[in-house]
Amino acid sequence: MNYELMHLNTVMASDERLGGLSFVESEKDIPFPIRRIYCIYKTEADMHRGFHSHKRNWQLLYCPYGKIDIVLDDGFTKETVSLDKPQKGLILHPGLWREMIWKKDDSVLCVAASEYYDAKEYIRDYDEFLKYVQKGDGRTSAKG
Ligand code: T46
Repeated sequence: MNYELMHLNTVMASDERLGGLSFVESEKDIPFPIRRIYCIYKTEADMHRGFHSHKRNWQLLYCPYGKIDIVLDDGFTKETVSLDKPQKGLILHPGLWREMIWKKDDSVLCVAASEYYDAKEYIRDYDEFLKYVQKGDGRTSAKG
């Protein structure tokens, strides 16, 4: 399936300061230029979002606080990736149907995307998605 897990660069405080700091650099750590970032917050366990795919958009997803399951479907198989640590990143290629399931209250989902927002590059109908991938249009194309 067209995704990769990655480890976000992380600096843990080793002195009297508390906290961790994770960072990502566009086109060095992830294989696309970042044109947009967004995050989803004020959440509750058992919340479900997503239910769509992208035609062009590459994305990095990470969860700096809490736990979120990402259910991925390439039109042939399904896999679930748990974002359960702030250092864990998930790179999604275009052409993957996704559902996000919040497993803990207040979990935060952060996303860095290769494209500006364009409602027309979403596929929000599952039957349309299946036709799209089954005729080969969902194959990963050039990045950003
Ligand atoms: C994705 C998952 C992980 C905008 O106007 N600009 C934006 O950049 C985004 C991301 C959304 N919106 C609007 C479009 C909708 O009216 O915000 C509303 C909620 O978006 P949506 O229902 O697509 O949200 P999710 O959580 O289902 O999906 C989002 C991203 O849209 C999507 O690209 O992969 O997070």
